[in-house]
Amino acid sequence: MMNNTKKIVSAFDFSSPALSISECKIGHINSTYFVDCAHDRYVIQKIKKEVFKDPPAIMANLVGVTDHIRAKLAADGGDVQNGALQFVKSGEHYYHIDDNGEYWRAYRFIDGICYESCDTPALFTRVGTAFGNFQNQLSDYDISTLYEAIPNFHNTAKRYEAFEAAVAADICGRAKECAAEIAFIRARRKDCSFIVDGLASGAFPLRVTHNDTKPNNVIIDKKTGVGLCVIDLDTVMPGSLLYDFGDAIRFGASSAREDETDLDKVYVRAEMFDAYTKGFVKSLSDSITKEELRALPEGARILTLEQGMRFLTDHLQGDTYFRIHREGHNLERTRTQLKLVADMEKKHSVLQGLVAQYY
Ligand code: GN1
Ligand code: MG
Repeated sequence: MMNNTKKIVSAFDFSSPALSISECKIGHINSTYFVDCAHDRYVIQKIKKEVFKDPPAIMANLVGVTDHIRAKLAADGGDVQNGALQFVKSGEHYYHIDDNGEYWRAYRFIDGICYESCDTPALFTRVGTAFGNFQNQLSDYDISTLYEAIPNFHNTAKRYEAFEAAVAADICGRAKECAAEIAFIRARRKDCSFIVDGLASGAFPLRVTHNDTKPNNVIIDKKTGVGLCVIDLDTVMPGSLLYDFGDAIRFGASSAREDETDLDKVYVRAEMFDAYTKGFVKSLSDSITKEELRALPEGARILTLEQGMRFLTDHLQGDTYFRIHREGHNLERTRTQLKLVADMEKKHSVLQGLVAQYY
C-alpha cells in the first residue's frame, strides 16, 4: 500500500489490520477499492465530489436506508449479514476526508457476483426480483427525510433542456459530427415529459427508488443464484418505479454492451424484457398500479432515450461526467442507446403484449 492509501485505510474502524488494497475498475463515477484485512474484506470508495456535492448528506441517506432494510430483514428472518450494506465508521462519521479534501467511505464486503451483463433470462428475473424487493423494503421509508443527491436526476424533460444547451454552446466543436444523433433526439422531444407529467398528475406514485438499476448493482449469491443485496445507493431518491424498471431494461435487456460499436449487434431482447418484468412485477404485485404496469414499455424507452441524451451531452461538453476509456467513447455509448430506442419503437406492440398479462 502507498502511504496516502495507508492513511485513508487506517482512518476507518476495520475489525482487523489492513494488509492489501486493490482497485475495482467497474463503475463510471466513483473510484472503488477492495481492502483485505487480516480477518475480513472491505470496500472503500472515493465519492466523486463534482457529481455528489454533499457527501455527508449522501452518507446520511445510505445509512438511513440500509438500517431500514436491515430492520426489515431482522423482522422477517432475512439475511441480516448480507442483505444490506454495512457501512464502517471513521471516528464519529461514516466518511473520512483525506489530505486533499476528498471524501471516502467504507463498507463490509459482501461475497457474491455482480454480473456485468445477464446471459440468461433466469438471472435477469432474479435481478428484477432484487430491485422489486428493494423498492418494497423502502415502501414505508419516510421520503421527506431523503436528501436529493442529484436533483432532477431522471427528469427527462430537464435532461432534454441540458442537451439542447450543450448543442447550442458546442464548446468542443463536436455538434457537427453528431447531427444524426441530435436530430433523432429532437424528433422525440415531446416524449421527454411522459414520466414527469405522470408524477405531477399522480398517475405514477412517488416512491423511494434506486435510480441506477444495472445488473452489476445486485450482488448475487454464488451458491443459490439469488439476489443477496442491492448496492450503489448514492442515487436512492424519490422517483417513479418506471425509472428503476426502465434503466434496468435499457442496460440488461440490450443484446450488447453499452459501448458496442457494431450497431447491428445492438437490439432489445424481448425475452429478457419479459424475464425482468416477471421478477420485478411479481415482487411488487401488492403495490404496482395499473397505470404503472401499462407504462412499463414506454418507461423503458424514455429511460433509454434519456441515457442517450446524457451520454451525448457529456460528449458535447468534453467528457467531464462519465469516465471514458477512449476518444469518442461517449458518442459510441450514445449510439447504442439510440439504436435501442429505435428497436423498442419497432417492437412496441410485442413489449406491450408482454406486460398485458399482468393487468
Ligand atoms: C453511471 O457509475 P455507474 O456506472 O454505476 C450513472 C448512471 C448511468 C450509468 C451508465 C450517478 O452509473 O446514472 O445510467 O453510469 N450514475 C450517475 O452506465 O450518474
Ligand atoms: Mg454501479
